[in-house]
Amino acid sequence: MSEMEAAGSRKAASPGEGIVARIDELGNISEAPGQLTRYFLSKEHRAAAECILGWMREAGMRARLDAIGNVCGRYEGDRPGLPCLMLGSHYDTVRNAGKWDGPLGIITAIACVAELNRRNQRLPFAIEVIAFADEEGVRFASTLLGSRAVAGTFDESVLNSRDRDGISMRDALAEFGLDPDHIGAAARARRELLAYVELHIEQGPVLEAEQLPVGVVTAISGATRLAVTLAGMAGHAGTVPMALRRDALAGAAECISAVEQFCHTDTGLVGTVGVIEATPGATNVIPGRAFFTIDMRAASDAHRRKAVAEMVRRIEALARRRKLALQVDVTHENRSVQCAPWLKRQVAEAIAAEGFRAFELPSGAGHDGMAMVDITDIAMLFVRCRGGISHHPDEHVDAADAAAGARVLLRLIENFKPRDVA
Ligand code: HGY
Ligand code: MN
Ligand code: MN
Repeated sequence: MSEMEAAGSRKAASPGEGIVARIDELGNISEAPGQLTRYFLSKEHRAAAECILGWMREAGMRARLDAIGNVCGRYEGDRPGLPCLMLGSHYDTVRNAGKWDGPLGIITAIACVAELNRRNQRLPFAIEVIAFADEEGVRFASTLLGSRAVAGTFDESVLNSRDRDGISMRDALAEFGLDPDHIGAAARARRELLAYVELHIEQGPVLEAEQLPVGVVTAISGATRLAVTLAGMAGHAGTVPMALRRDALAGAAECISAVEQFCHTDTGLVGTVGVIEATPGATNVIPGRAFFTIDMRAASDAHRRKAVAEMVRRIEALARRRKLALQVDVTHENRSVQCAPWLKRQVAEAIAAEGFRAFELPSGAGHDGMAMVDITDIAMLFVRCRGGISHHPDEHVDAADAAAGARVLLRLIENFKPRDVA
């Protein structure tokens, strides 16, 4: 599609390559040498925000940082002040991340606006592109901070949470140049938004198996995240007989196996222990305390809640048997969210108009739409992921698929009808 050739990057030969060039540029902004790690409110996170601000302005948008660090760009409609179709994704990453998870949705949306701006085309609604500051929730163990602030559901108590270095979110916001007492200013009114549509890498193998570059998302699976602490008794590794120990880490190991076994026997349920820490952490000291996280997901909320309750019961029994004190905190709980049928239809029509089969699939991964649904209807467009690999440096999207995603998104924008006229 020659019209979009200028959209991604001026230097690139095709829209797909333009998007890839920017993915690479953002992917190089990392706080860890040799890998991509960009946590909420780090120096590199700020540098990425500046980069996105520049791209938005270059694409003809007014752009600013909001009160939580979201990068917000606005392209007016055929008259100023109209409600907007909001597009976007997140610019924080997990540790040692892939470069497509989040940035693809931001960069593609900016490319679409750049194309409209190049043609001097205005629509009967505004377009806003938002780069959410925190979706992954890695630094402060609390997810969707950017989109929750926009949806007006930000929980102020998380401002006191601390990262691994003991820095509070409040202090990190101030260091970034934001006022932690004014997060409320990021909230948007329902009447300002017509819908939220997010383009995202699939992060799974389904589209590849279907030999399709894009797909329509039906729903986003809910998730529960738990923080588990076991406390026993630290002691000398040489003197305390095995039968007299209260080893917190050995207890945690048994819990982790229990999580894996339990999820194996329950189809449709997935469970992951992604973090474990033991203290005091010395070769010749029995661990007195162990901390680990559990992430559990299922397509249905009832299924997930029942499974989490059963898992907690099993951990409690295990801790009792080993005489370990137990604390379980729910750090994140998100219900599953349906994409709006009227929007899904428009995504499907845009896909079909580009000559692809409009294939529907659910999202097992979480997305900002889970928070945005509290103020507007949401939809998602997935782009094929090579090998289904994600949250891993090998995460990859072919340039041709990135271009197909951009064409579909542009068509969706151009043909978009708000709900009352859809
Ligand atoms: O964990 C998730 O599902 C998302 O990638 N944040
Ligand atoms: Mn992710
Ligand atoms: Mn993501």
